[in-house]
Amino acid sequence: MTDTLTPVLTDNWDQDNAWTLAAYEQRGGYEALKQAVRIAPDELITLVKDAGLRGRGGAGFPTGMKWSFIPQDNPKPKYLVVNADESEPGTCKDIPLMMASPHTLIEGVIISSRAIRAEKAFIYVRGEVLHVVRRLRAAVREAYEAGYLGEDILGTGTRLDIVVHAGAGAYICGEETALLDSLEGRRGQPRLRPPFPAVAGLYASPTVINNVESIASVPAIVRGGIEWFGSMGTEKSKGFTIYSLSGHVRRPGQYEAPLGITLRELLELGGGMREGAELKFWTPGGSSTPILTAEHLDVPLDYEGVSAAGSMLGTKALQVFDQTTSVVRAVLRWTEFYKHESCGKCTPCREGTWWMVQILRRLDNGEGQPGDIELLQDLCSNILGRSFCALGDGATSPITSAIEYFRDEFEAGMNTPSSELFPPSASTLF
Ligand code: L3W
Ligand code: SF4
Repeated sequence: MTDTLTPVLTDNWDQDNAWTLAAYEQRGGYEALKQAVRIAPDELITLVKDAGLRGRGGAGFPTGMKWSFIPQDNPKPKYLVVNADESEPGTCKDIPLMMASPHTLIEGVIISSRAIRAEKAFIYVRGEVLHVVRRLRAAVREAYEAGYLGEDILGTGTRLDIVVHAGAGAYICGEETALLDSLEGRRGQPRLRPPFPAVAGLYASPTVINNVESIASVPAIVRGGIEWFGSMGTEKSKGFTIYSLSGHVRRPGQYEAPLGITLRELLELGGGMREGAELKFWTPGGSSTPILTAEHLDVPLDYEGVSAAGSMLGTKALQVFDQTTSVVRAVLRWTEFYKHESCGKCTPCREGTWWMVQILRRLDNGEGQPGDIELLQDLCSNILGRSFCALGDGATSPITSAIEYFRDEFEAGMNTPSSELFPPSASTLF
């Protein structure tokens, strides 16, 4: 099955000192930039649009289309902001990418900034990962010294400065407008959209915000071209991507493969379920996406396929759980996370996540009360679509889907603790 792998972004991860400029250049690094400086900005936008690259941070929004929303007749400066606030539970692709090959991202930032005519770019990194901040800053310094950044990029007269900014460690700052508030020095809370950042973003100027993996894919598209990119993936979800595979599998990790492969294929790449384990449930895109079950093993992991199965591809964080896992306990853990990370701006999410934790704790302890399941569903339906941002909506996904597939386990929580039904052991994940 290894021929399913399409190493592009991960191709150099095993190379000695892959994070250095010398190692990156040795494998053709910055050749795409040398090509891109000869391509007009509008043509770069068309290239990425025609390639069909879709945002890899969760929403799958077409990247080139987002770039084309930047109003070029607006006299304000344009900004590129990279969302490197990777925090979605189970998602572990951007941080390894930045650690292994920071120059792939930096080259992508330089080309993408040229496309939207930005002269300043920011990489907003999750606050807890200072080792990533240090690595990126060192790589940015190398890029300046080599003439890839600064006032006269490769002698073309165009300029770009990159600022690597460390957040303070809040999940909500991965929401693009909260990220902008945080970058501007305020408490990170989402802003009302519209206006979308493309029109009024950082410092109220036109701003493109893209995920790390999306921007890092751009040099490969410039080098390989539209046909090559489209030769992988599906008609509407083109190209390769990095899947984060974790949980009860033999070899968890990052697997770079085409969009549209199935969990069954991914599990083969990961050595299958661990010994004695049977697939019970899984998340396609972190905990903000509805869970799926063994009956969904052959669902294509692309935006359309996963949606048709009733979930979302999201960040492509496949967390796989076996029969030893209590669904109620797993959902409780995730809901505790959302309660903790709720920014408090809107009532449905701030209050609702608190109440959902109380009810789930009762059920987990075997002390559920009659009507608790219906109360949970009612709370979810009052949060979904009524919250200010996607965090509230996401918090409801694991609960409603878990009740749909495993209602009996929630019913058992009326009198039996999860720990009795699913005794914790060394291999239990929750
Ligand atoms: C201009 C319009 N721009 C949309 C832009 C918008 C944004 C992008 C996608 O949520 C998902 C969420 C999480 N004019 C526009 C426009 N845009 N219409 O397109 O926007 P949207 O609203 O579809 O999604 P979003 O708000 O970006 C992202 C899910 O990802 N998720 C969580 C990920 C968490 C992380 C993390 O850990 N940092 O990545 C997981 O599934 O639930 O559904 O740029 O401006 N008319
Ligand atoms: Fe804040 Fe939650 Fe409301 Fe989003 S949904 S604005 S995280 S309180």
